[in-house]
Amino acid sequence: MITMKDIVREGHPSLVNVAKDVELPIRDDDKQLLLDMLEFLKNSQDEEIATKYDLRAGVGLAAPQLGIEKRLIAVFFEDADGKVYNYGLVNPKIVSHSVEQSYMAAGEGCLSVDRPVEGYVPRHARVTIKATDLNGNPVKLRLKGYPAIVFQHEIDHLNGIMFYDHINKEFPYAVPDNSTVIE
Ligand code: SB7
Ligand code: NI
Repeated sequence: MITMKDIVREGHPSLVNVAKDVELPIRDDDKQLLLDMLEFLKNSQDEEIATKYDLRAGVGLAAPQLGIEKRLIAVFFEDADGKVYNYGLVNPKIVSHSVEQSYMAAGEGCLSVDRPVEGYVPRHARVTIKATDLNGNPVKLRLKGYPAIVFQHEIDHLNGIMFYDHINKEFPYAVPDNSTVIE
């Protein structure tokens, strides 16, 4: 099973490099990696398992956070309406996005960052994402609100971008232009 020991931290090159496209059809080892990443997310949100293995709760994970420079992401969380997002995705791509931005009032964190980072992280308010799922099926997701933020955070990892790269250096709490806040 994946634990915190497997997650690379700031300073590791895979967090700043652009990850490589994954071959399709999906190979068994890439599919198994996505399954392991999803299991980690579920374990990290299970109080008993998380305590036992000292896991930090996460709603998403990207392969570069394991030192693996492949375009693979996993997400597992519930949105405000109780809708569950449970996806292992290959080569996810933002194919369109709103001009309007959004940001989380509480800012963002990252399993690869062992320190609090202050400031608002401007994101696209709405995104359309195309990818291939675990079973090799094409998926097209239209996302807004918190789900849109999570997927953008994960896809950024594939491009060597960290959440704090988006924070206004001089004024970390400057309200992004044309934005709505997510509480
Ligand atoms: C806050 C946290 C996350 C996404 C969006 C807002 C995910 C944190 C876990 N990860 O480091 C995943 O890359
Ligand atoms: Ni992260």
